[in-house]
Amino acid sequence: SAFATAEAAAGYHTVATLEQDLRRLAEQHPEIAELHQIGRSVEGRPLWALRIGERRGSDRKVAFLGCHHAREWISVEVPYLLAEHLLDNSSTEPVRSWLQQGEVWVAPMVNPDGHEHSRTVNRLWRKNRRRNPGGSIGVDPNRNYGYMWGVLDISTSSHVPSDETYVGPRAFSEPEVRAVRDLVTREHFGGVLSYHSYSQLILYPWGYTSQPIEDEDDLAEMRGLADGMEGLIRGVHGRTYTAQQASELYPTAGDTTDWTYGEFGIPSFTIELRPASALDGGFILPADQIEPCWEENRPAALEFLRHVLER
Ligand code: ING
Ligand code: ZN
Repeated sequence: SAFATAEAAAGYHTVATLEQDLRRLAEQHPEIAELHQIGRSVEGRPLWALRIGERRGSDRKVAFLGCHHAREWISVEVPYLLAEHLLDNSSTEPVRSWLQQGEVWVAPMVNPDGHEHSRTVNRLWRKNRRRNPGGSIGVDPNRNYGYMWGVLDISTSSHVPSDETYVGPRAFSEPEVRAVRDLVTREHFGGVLSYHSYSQLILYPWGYTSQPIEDEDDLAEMRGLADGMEGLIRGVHGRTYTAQQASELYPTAGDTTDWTYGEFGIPSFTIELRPASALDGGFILPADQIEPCWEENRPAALEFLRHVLER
């Protein structure tokens, strides 16, 4: 079976164990952590976000998102481990100051219905579990955001419901995507980082056009941050995560970070985690790589967090 792999070894969260672990983190750190249900999935599962910080009314806030795409299991673990790291180190500098002056929101599993389907039925499932008119299943949550939504109709951003990258019937048609929209709109984040896999890339807007961002300061800021994160990641285990404009990978419309940058003008990144290529397993990443993947991404995540919270 698809589970007779190193991946099946204990290590990856399920929908159920993620909920347990997020509850435990919140219970163990009641002064600085609070678990929020930010919405419900198509199939009715709760969507969770952990708020970390002292909440002194600061408007310095940053968000880390995981698992828009069901089969990208490692994208749950990196933001989850970031939350655990911040809480474990909440009385040690510099984390202590960050959590005093700012807030970190972590939503490790935006697409729990898809994740459950990937874990129990079809390991390579990507989309959510929406029943489409015509009988196919699933909208691509990373094509359903409302900035330039639907302007492309190509294989990587499709209007055909049965396609892997189906954009949905309209912007924000999906409850998982509305939950993120409402959270980002309400909390006024200063930056958003969304994890995916695989390819080892650091992507910044735009995805919908090959034109660079118009604002030269924003472009310099995001390129500078992306290059900085690239160096930090390489410094840990020597892995190359290439920084580039998202559209250079392939054009897409309606992705998370086009919306967060296009709507709010905030630094916005998609990080494609391990492995580097399909030859190294693609979406199937053995559980023994969770730890090194987290280790190499930790300083980059903290640099992004520092940049947003200290700006
Ligand atoms: N890759 C991303 C996708 O949604 C991406 C790549 C992200 C392209 C953001 C453009 C903008 O297709 C995966 N693996 O999902
Ligand atoms: Zn993805």
